[in-house]
Amino acid sequence: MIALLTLLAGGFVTAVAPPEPFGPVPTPQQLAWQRMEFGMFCHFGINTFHNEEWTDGTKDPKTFLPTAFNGRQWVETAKEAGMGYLIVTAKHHDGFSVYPTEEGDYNVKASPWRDGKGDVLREVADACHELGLMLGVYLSPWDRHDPLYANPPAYDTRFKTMLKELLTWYAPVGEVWFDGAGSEGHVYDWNGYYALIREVAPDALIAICGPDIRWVGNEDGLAPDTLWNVHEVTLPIPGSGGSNEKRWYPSECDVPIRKGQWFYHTDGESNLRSVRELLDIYYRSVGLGASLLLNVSPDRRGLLPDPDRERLLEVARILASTFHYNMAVHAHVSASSVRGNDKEYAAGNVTDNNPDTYWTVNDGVLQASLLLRYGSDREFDRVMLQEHLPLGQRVTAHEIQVYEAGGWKTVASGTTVGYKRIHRLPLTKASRIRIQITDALAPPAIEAIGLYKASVGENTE
Ligand code: FUL
Repeated sequence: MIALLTLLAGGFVTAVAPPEPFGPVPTPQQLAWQRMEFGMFCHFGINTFHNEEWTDGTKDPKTFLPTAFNGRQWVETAKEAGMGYLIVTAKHHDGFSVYPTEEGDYNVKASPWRDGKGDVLREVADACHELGLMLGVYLSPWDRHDPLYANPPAYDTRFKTMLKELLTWYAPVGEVWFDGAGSEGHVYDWNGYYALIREVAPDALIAICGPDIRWVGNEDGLAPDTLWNVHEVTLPIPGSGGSNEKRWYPSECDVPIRKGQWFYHTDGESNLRSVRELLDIYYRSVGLGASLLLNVSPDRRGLLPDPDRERLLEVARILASTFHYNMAVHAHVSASSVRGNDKEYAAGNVTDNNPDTYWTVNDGVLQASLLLRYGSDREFDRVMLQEHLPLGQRVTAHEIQVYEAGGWKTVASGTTVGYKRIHRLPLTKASRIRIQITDALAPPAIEAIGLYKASVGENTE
């Protein structure tokens, strides 16, 4: 057990030890990934030219023919939208690779596009690296074209070679996205894939059919209201001592901006989600502590379609305008108690805009509260909380209260907090706001709180 008392020894005050981490904690790569919150998925391949979601591996490679491809436009748009990463389909289930792999012959080299010298990944990767976005690659295990697919060991060898190509030619790659679709009954050398990724790109996170990032479980962009980062992972994990291990496993919500369409369809514009739907998705993914991976499919030009691009940027502008001013930083903040009365863990840490500092309490204290006070009423309708994840996820129940004549009134409540929790409330006026942690698995450690007033744009259709 750690000592909690501030010791007065020889006139010096020794600092109170920080709380022990509770349970599994994120790796630095997972934490950095969670802090990006928002990424772009780009499905682009032979399907784009056939108005189909899944072609069967027989489409002529000559039909892959973008007329104005510009990978930088994808990345610039993602950046402008405030996204931190971009994941591109290097090969989808049809087996066609949009980069010049040396494996097989079903790829961009067999297309007349740029005389067979085109490389989608090159341009997207270069732009990501130049503009500071993390690059992710999607490589479909299921392959409907490759004759080797019927021979799992031979296919595994090829698949690993392709992974190595992607992770070396386009380095650094931060996320490898393994889709499980279509693979029922097929045996893959998952351990071999993971070991190769760890060796070639130790910082890359392996998502979905992988041990580092978890699929949220639907393609609607919606996280469950109670969202834990610690899960039992049943996939084989090299070096982890086998399956069924509890580990840090944050959730990613992948969802297409056009309902039901991951690839571009010439007649798909009516499926474009409204501003209101996209904002709701944001609050129900990022606002519940997950990451949002929004798919915007490039069209047959090889550009993001104008209406999709504009819709995304409109949503991004609204969110930026809602969250640009955190009125909590101007409150007087105090807490029901502070760990060891040490200013290291003081309440003010939740509004200092520094993710390395947090407010926490003594060991054994599982209920605690923060009080925000102003000299006069403030108007707000969004309340944001974040736990300090390097210490593990702790909070299981919380309430937001405001002081009204007669006492405290609960205006929002919830279960987990985790990376982030944003409550949407009716417009509320108060000069005293209390954040009550009503239950936790270990003493709560809160890194940030925010109070905001939603942009008028949030009422757009
Ligand atoms: C699914 C795939 O079958 C879709 O085509 C898409 O790639 C989506 C992200 O995952 O499982």
